[in-house]
Amino acid sequence: MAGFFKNLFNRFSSQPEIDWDDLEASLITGDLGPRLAVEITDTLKNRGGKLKADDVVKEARARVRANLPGASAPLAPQANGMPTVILMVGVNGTGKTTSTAKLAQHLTQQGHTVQLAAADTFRAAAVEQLEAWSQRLNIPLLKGAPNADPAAVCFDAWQKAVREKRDFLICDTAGRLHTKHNLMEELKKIRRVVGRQDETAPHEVLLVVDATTGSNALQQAREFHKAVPLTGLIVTKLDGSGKGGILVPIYRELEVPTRFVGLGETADAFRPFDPDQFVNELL
Ligand SMILES: Nc1nc2c(ncn2[C@@H]2O[C@H](COP(=O)(O)OP(=O)(O)OP(=O)(O)O)[C@@H](O)[C@H]2O)c(=O)[nH]1
Ligand SMILES: [Mg+2]
Repeated sequence: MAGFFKNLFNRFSSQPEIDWDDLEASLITGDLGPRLAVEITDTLKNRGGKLKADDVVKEARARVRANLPGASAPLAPQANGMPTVILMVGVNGTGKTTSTAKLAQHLTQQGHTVQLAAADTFRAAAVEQLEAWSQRLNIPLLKGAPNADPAAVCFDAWQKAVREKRDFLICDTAGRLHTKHNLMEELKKIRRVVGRQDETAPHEVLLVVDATTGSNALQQAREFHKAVPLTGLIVTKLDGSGKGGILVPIYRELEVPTRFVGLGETADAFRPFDPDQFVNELL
């Protein structure tokens, strides 16, 4: 039994009667969002009879499962030979650069070719970090001069990807707080510039969220979605945390589905999102 449901079971198996306020609070603590917490609690309350911890967990698990996006379709190259462009966005330290590398490896393993763009030009260390991944995974990287315009770096990388007939271009962007207007404007510019030669680009804008930050991730998703419409989430740091409930209210409110999950620091610790695995093993 995964962390969140296990905690729920342990908490309520020691109560002779279900304490409804406690149940609602526990569900909210799990980042499932107040609406779902109330729905689960009300359903159980209305059922009547003597309920056991097992009933609570079963209902919670079923409700969470019913509120998850389906399994994600694999990312596909474009039929016209132009690269499928993926922008990786998010607040600082969520795992964008690591997830960029993981995704690049994942696509390579599926038989696709990938070009990376180091569009976090603020910090030399950020470029070096992606460069180290690029060398380790043997996937080409384009980087700009220090403090170069990140949109220009993405554009140059796009041209290189076209010349070299790469299936995918993944642009790793700098971490930015969703409350910083100028940084969000910069992200819009990146989006506009990659759309200049191929109006269908970017094909994916993936918000990388750290599962352990809880409900703040919903606010991040709202603000990023306003600036650059998101096509999906990558939820990182799900390894052993029993966290990740936040992807439920993000999907309910914004209809942004989780596409991939990060389960550790290595390149292999990454999987396409699978809702059954999520409720049975990860949450
Ligand atoms: N346990 C665990 N750690 C992760 C995961 N993904 C990333 N990390 C770690 O989180 C830390 C930050 O990862 P980065 O990829 O540098 O994050 P970032 O979003 O690029 O950070 P900035 O560029 O500074 O905004 C690193 O120590 C990673 O190894 C994950 O799925 N699980
Ligand atoms: Mg980074």
